[in-house]
Amino acid sequence: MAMTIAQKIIQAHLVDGVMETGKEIALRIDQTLTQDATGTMAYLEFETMGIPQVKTEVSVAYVDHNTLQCGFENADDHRYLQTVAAKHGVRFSRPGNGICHQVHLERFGKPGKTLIGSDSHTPTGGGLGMLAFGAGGMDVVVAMGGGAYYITMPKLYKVNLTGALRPWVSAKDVSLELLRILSVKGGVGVIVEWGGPGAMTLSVPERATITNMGAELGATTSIFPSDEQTRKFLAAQGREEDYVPLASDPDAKYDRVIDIDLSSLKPMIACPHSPDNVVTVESLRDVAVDQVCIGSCTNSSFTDMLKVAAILKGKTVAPNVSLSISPGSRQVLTMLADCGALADILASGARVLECACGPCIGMGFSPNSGGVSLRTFNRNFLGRSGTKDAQVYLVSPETAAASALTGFITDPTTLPSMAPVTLPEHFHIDDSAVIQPLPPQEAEKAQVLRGPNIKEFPKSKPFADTLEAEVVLKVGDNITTDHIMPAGAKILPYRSNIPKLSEFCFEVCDPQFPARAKAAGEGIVVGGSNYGQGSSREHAALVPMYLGIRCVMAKSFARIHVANLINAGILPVTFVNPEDYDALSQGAKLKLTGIAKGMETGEMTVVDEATGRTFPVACQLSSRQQKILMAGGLLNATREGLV
Ligand code: MIC
Ligand code: SF4
Repeated sequence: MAMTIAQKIIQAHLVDGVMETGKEIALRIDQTLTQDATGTMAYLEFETMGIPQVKTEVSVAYVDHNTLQCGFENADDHRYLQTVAAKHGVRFSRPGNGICHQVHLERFGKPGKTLIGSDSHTPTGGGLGMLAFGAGGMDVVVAMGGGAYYITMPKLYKVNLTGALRPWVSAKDVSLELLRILSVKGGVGVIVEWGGPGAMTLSVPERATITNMGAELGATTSIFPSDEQTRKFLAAQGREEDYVPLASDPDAKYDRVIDIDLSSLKPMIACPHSPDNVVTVESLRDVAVDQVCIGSCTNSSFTDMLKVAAILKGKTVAPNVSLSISPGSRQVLTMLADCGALADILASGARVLECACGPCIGMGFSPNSGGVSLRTFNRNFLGRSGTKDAQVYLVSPETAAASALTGFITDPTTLPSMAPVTLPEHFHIDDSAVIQPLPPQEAEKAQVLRGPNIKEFPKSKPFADTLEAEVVLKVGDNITTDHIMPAGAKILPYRSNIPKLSEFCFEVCDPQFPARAKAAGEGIVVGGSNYGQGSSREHAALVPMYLGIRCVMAKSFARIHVANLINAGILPVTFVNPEDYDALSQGAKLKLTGIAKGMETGEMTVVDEATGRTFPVACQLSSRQQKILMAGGLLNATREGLV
């Protein structure tokens, strides 16, 4: 059979199931990554499994999110992560070494391998020809222990690229163009494969920008071929031996082919508050800007930063603009310093932040009240920047730098021409900020250091056959995990303290939610379509579970979030008839009966206790997922030997 790239990697890693769209498949995982904001909880879960050493080829624990240390909490978590990693065979990337996806691409990613990471932008590795998935912490923990990763076999889309990018138009504009075409829901249940003659013109960092933002489409993952560009990148990283070529067969079949002519693209911009709210930059050119942020796992490569430095060189940032630059890794920052580009950036008046996620997740650098912030990041959800009434736009590094100089949204194609920026022949290689794990004999005796902010993992309950609960919240379409469990500098330090974290659950939508959910005892959340889009944070399931949420009833779900709900023991069901969503109000008392049978047949009946009205809901669950839910979550099911 002629196969696509994804099918080839899936087949080579398939441990259970068949590669038929919509069927559950289980994959062997070669590599894992965690970051600190999701990692602390993940390693606490790993410790409960009693497995001394990870069973993957490579597992890395990064610290890149919670790097502001305004109290003891984050520093304690860093020490916990460092000591738990050393004990269990995990490499530890120190704070300051860079953003997990950037560093993983530079130093660990390998074409043809599978990777899962407790971060939704793990598909960045697809830029190197890896099959890389974002997943909840529990799924990553299972993979570290040698277990398989379960997904529903996605549909396969191909984006056929022709032509080449014109000067000032960049990979970010390609991502934004696809978001304009497909929307934030358009990639749900899909692997996006990039190919065609235009793909060959893109370097690995450019490809990684594109696969990174596949997360915003809701895609299961995105991938590029492994070709001469891949070989060149790996050789420049001193790892040419990791190169293997990978391409789809010429007559491979795709469910949909989308054509994009790179030479016809213009600079694009995503308007508040959704990454698919995309228009051309030229259409917004008179909007005044207060803040510009350049960095994040989407656009912080050495070549991105070189372009920015070239635009800023010899000029000064507009007086009304505050510009931040966060290089993606220590490698990027060192090379910028070595070649003098850092001095050009500093001389322009930019504020250079550390190599971390920073403003992308509201870890500092929040915009002023009602401020307009232009960011080279991947998400502009309401409130995510830390300033609820800020207007956040997503752009390319070229558009960001050009706008920082003028003080207005500026189409970079209006700038004079610039010498093309190409990949260096050799990257600066220094892995000293990645601490190797202890040898197994020493690891046995090693102590794991825990701070007082680490609280017990919340306990979930098995399901009975009936559930009677109140609708404690009704929300609309495209609710993100940033709505459900906001992040930011004030809240992120409590990622290992669920009781404290729960005080902020749904804060953006309804600050009274935590108290109401607790008072109700057991509750149901009603949502619209694409419920739970965005991040992989399992806290968006664990915290509602802690607050008594037993079921989420929505029009449709985002992929990683629905897996996290099941792992946390929360029943996800979908409306069969959209009118039933309209008819429900907050405060309604509902009764679900025949839960066990309903999980098998795929349909359950709900009774609205006040009116007696009944309506059907659907739940498409594999037999493994049914067992997990009936046991009250993945940890219970694993402990009981059910999965
Ligand atoms: C994000 O970009 O939303 C995050 C913060 O990186 C999350 C992970 C988290 O919430 O810790 C993600 O993308 O999964
Ligand atoms: Fe970090 Fe932002 Fe990337 Fe998430 S999207 S990993 S917060 S840089």
